[in-house]
Amino acid sequence: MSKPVVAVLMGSKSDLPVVEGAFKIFDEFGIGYEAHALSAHRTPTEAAEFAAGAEANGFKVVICAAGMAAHLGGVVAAHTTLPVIGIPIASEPFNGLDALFSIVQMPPGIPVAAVTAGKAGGKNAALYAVSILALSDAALAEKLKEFRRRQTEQVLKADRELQDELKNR
Ligand code: RP5
Repeated sequence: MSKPVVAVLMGSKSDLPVVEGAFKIFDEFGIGYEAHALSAHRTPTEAAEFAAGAEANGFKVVICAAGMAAHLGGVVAAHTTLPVIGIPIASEPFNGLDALFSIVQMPPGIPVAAVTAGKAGGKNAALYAVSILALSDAALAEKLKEFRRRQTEQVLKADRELQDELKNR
């Protein structure tokens, strides 16, 4: 795998099923990443140290998945000027709304981008990271455009199938 340029942090190993969606995208695009389970509350020193050293360690984007009072993205963003993308993880009893608010309600001056909760969040966080990286990588930008073209074609194919199915009812 190429040199890790994206750091993927999760508040707990239990967040992995959602985060796996990001790994799939990075593998597809040939982007190197490094993943760690680090918590803003349960390993605050390690999370802050990782964030403070992220830029010097060659990372260009940090993704932070967390549930409940999801402060990981905010704490990481407080310690680095790299772009930080938060994935809200759904958990009981508020189904991810708690995590979403924790991620988007950052005070002015320290932004964290938020993607949707649920499995799409892992995928979209990675695609957002790809678009950031593509700003300075023409080959990657072309791959991203090709990904969109294929996605469009798949949806149009599904529509043709739907029309056939509806006709035969
Ligand atoms: C958050 O608390 C984690 O990101 C996880 O989504 C949630 C529950 O953690 P575990 O109890 O599964 O370790 O910090």
